[in-house]
Amino acid sequence: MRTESGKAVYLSEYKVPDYLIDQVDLDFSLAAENTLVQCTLRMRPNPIGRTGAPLMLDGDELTVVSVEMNGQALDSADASITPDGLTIASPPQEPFVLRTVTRIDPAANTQLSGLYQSGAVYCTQCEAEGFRRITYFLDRPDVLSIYTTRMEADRTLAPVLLGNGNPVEAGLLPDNRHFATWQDPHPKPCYLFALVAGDLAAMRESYVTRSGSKVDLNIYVEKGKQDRAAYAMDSLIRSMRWDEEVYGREYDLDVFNIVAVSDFNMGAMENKGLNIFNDKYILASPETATDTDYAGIETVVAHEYFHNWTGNRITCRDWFQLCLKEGLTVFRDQEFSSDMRSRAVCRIGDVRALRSAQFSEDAGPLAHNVRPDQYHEINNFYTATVYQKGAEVIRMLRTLIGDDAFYRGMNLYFDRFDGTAATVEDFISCFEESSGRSLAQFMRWYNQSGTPRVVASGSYDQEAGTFTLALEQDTPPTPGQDSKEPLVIPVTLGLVGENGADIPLQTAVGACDFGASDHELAISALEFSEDKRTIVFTGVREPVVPSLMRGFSAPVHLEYDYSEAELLWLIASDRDQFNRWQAAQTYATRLIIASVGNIRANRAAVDPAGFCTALAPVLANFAADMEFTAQMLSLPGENDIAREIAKDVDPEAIYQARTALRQALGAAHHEALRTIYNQAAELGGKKFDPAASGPRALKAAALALIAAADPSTGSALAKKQLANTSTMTDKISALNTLGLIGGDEAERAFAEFYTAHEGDSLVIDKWFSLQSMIPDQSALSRIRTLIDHPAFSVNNPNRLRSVVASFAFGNPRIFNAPDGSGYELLGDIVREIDPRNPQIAARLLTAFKSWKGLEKGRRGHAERVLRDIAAVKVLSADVRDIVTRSLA
Ligand code: B3K
Ligand code: ZN
Repeated sequence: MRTESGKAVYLSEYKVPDYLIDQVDLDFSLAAENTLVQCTLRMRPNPIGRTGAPLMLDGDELTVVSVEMNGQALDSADASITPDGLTIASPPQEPFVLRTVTRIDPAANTQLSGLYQSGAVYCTQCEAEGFRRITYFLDRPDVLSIYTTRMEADRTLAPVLLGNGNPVEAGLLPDNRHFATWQDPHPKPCYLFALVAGDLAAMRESYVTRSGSKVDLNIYVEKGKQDRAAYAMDSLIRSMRWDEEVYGREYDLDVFNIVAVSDFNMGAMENKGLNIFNDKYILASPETATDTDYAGIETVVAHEYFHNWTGNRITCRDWFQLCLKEGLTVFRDQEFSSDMRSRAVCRIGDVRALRSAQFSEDAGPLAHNVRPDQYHEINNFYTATVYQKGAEVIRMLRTLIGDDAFYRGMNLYFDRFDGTAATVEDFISCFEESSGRSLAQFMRWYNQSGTPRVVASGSYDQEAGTFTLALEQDTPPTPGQDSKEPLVIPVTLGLVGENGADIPLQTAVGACDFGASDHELAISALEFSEDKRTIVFTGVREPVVPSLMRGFSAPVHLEYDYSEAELLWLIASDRDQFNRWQAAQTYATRLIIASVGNIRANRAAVDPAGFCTALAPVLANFAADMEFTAQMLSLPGENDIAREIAKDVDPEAIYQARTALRQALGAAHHEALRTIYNQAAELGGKKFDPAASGPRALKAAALALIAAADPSTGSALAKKQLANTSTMTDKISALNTLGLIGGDEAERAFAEFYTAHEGDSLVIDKWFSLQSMIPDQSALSRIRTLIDHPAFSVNNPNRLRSVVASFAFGNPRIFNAPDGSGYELLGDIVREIDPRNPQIAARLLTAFKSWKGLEKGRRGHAERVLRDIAAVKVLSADVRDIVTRSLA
């Protein structure tokens, strides 16, 4: 394990590499505990590097066998060789060949970084700094090389041998071994290197690119599960077509391979021509995967495929530029999914995710820029800020300069930087050129952290026929950034008139359109780039309700003092579906927060009747868009409420207040919900069909509300649903409902579900996860029992996520138990896992990211647990970094 070095890396200290590696020839002799790696590097001094500088290759836990420079063995007089690095004080100042032979132990690699085994399958994960765990190298993204990979392995254990690029040679060897050689013609950094060897089965297809090249597509999975790769294959083909149509980008190799493995630290990895996936994002059948799983597969397959251009063909100069590939690729995958599905529902889902993961990160001790300027452990910066806020920054860019300049800028970027390692400045310069405007202030979105707060107010002057909109922005201080500059905030907006339609927007200067948030329309937005701005709309002949930040036009926290009647109006009539949903969320949030205050002060509950009435037309019109209606019926989560309250947060009071509102909503609309449940159930069918996912989502939302208000009816419906369905979506919504009601019925249902799906890990993960999120008093002992369950393993990231992450991120009432027992449980687990898998341990520890906003008692417990972790002498660099920043 790499323990803390205490040394920070700074963006401002970037230096070009002193040496370059033109060609890499790798030869792997694979064996579980003893893999031999022969690596030949054709190197030369970098003409723009420091002449005569020492050559310092990175390593991590490597066992060296031999090192040769230009055919001559090097010994300790010429080179310093440790498990963690190889330094040659005076390398040749002309091209040279460095050959190293190292030994590694894939079977013992529990970090799942470098070359490891998932079951019996050899696979790799090199981003960010895993390649140095395979061989000595200049492990940095700006060293681009051409790779040839030869590998040999036992024919029985590993009949399939895969590398980056195209296959060039294969053959038999003595002792039941065989080999394959792969060549990748595209220069790439070592983090995109990959190798897979194992006994796998494939689903195969082929694809013809727009210009007529044929590509073999293969998705390799555990034997017997090929059929479950069909949706991933379909998603891949649609992604390839979409990138040609929307961005003009074609695939560039003869084969595209995807391999699904069951032990993987994150979702997937975009290695050139050989994507490696967590099998959760490949395997699906209606009987084993929910509609949400299907959507996740589509997104992740597209995301990794899109990296081929945004990440691989053009990579990052250094890890500070991570958002250059990640934010942009998330933006691309979000747009792809929106084109494939309901745009409004996708947007709501993306914004929910952004607020829950990124706004909370930005509001706490782990806040950082979209482009950070320093790090101790880069793996801790694969965050919601880099990914999701990074995507919002691209979306704002498109809104501000318009579609035309945006796509011309993208083409410039592809033309100019193909085959290079670029920076955010390189990227933005293309849009300055395509739009003809300065984006200097826009760059602040990359270099300033924190969620801006936009306070808006409006006033209508009937006599003058004007509506005056006043905007103010400020960004609260974040660690290391006390004062903030104003940002360029695109505000799309409309003024909703008395008949529910937008009135035409005009100002004294002339007509304007700030309202188009639909992708198909020309996008234009009011640009708000100062601390304050007032805009007077003229020709306003009737009272209007402003609909602001349509489609969530900027990642800001918007405040506007809407009356209840105004919120009702937006819920019923706004033409922007996102803002209809937002108005309902705003209304619910307000009610829940008021109730939290009352609960804490022992006052009477807040009357929810107005809110319940507001949703009546939505329910009446449910058939128009069932998936959207399901979103309208889903209240903001407990963590969302906590984030709004921000200080002195009492998670128990939030749980009580939110539960009461769910009950009230379910009771107020009992009849309508029953009707909706029955009708959606008809349409949702018993078979899988993507078009039926809307009715299924609505059915689940209706069931949850019915059960909240009337557990016995809810329980009866859920039991019937469980007995009659064959889709996993319906099973999970029924099981979830029963789990929340609790009691013997729930116990029985969980037991039966387990028996029905025993051995199917991805399905059992759902069983783990649902139980870990039940917020009842026996939750902690249940979670401890789950951890002891034979199907659980601390070595498998999916199991850890399904139990521990579900509990820490998805069960706020219990994680924040007032006696600190939830924090202690997480602390124990983090300490236990850290020596085996630091990346996962650090990721779980970020569940403490909002601890500073808690009420005093819980805050004390959280701090104590964090301090206990900090006191552990030997921690990984990953956990040390998170715990130190959390406590700072
Ligand atoms: N680029 C990878 C993430 C690598 C994470 C390293 N700790 C997956 C992705 O974003 O597509
Ligand atoms: Zn990515």
